[in-house]
Amino acid sequence: MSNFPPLVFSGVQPTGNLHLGNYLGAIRKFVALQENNDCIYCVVDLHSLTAQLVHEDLPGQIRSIAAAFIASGIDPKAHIVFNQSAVPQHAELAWIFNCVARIGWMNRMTQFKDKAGKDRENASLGLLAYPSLMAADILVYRATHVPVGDDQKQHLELTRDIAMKFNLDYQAHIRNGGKGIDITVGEEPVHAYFPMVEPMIDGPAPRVMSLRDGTKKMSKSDPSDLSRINLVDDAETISRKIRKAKTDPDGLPSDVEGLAGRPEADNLVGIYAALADRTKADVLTEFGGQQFSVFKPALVDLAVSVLAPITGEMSRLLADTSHIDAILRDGGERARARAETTMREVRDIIGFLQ
Ligand code: AQP
Repeated sequence: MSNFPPLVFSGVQPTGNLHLGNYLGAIRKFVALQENNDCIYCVVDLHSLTAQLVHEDLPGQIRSIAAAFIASGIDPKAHIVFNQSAVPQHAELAWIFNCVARIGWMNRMTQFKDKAGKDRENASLGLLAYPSLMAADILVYRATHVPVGDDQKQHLELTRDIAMKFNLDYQAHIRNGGKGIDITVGEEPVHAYFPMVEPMIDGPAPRVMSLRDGTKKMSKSDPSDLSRINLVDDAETISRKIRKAKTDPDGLPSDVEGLAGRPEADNLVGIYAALADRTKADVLTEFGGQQFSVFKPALVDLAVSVLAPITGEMSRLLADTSHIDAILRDGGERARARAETTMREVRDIIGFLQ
């Protein structure tokens, strides 16, 4: 149980075109959560160096993610939208967490194993330490709720482990400084400085899969552009990609159980449900028994009707970069002030002179 004031934090890497998975797994949730919560949304540019050290146009990619946030409906005045490198306190806390976390914890991360591949010795230290920086991104604001896609679940469990170890390692200092909040973890009362974050992963499409292979995650780094729908794709491209999406020869089942063992059909029904804000069961009540030749055109129409206004607004925002830059500057200032409040207390807890 947490007595920390609720605060939502999440981030997206500027590592290429955003796709439908990023939108349904993350950004759409960001928009819904802002109605009733204090929210901080970040373009995590420091993280992007773990995927690509030298970008051809990093400023353009950062602006494009920020534009996607705003075009999707995030209000940057009521909440905070900024880029991570504008707030050096993220990197400062990440260093402290590098000393709290254990190498074995990092070695177990499936994302590290997938991205490092067979040549682990040659992976960057940054890729290994990625989850430590992610924990710092969240905890430098003492955020309590993190909307993400299913692929980030393990990183959020690690964030809780790091927070708990910090809380226990510095328990006496936190108590003496009077900076903590009483929480219970299991049966255990702990005077915690950092909250135990709650992942927010639910929804009909927590893991959108590739259009070419229903067993692989839709991903920016997939070499096949046909595997994903990008937020910048026009109606014609969306239509072509959905028409070419892999399916099996059977029609759609009339209930969710009938999707078992049919990953491509399951994925397309999940995408339809998420875009229409309906359940998969509801979608199958309408389309059960129909062939993909009927379902796919309906999915094209729905996808275009949801994405076209976002794509249009993104182009409008990116035509004059001064507006996006002003939003990021203002968000950066407000985020820095909050992060510095935390870091002053953290430096005190640890015993650094300041
Ligand atoms: N396929 C997906 N389905 C649902 N959610 C997804 N997310 C990513 N892919 C899917 C969620 O999008 C948010 C931002 O992700 P990110 O860009 O920070 O990093 P990522 O998870 O590494 O995204 P990609 O597209 O898969 O990039 P690459 O190819 O570089 O690895 C996160 O909340 C993520 O869960």
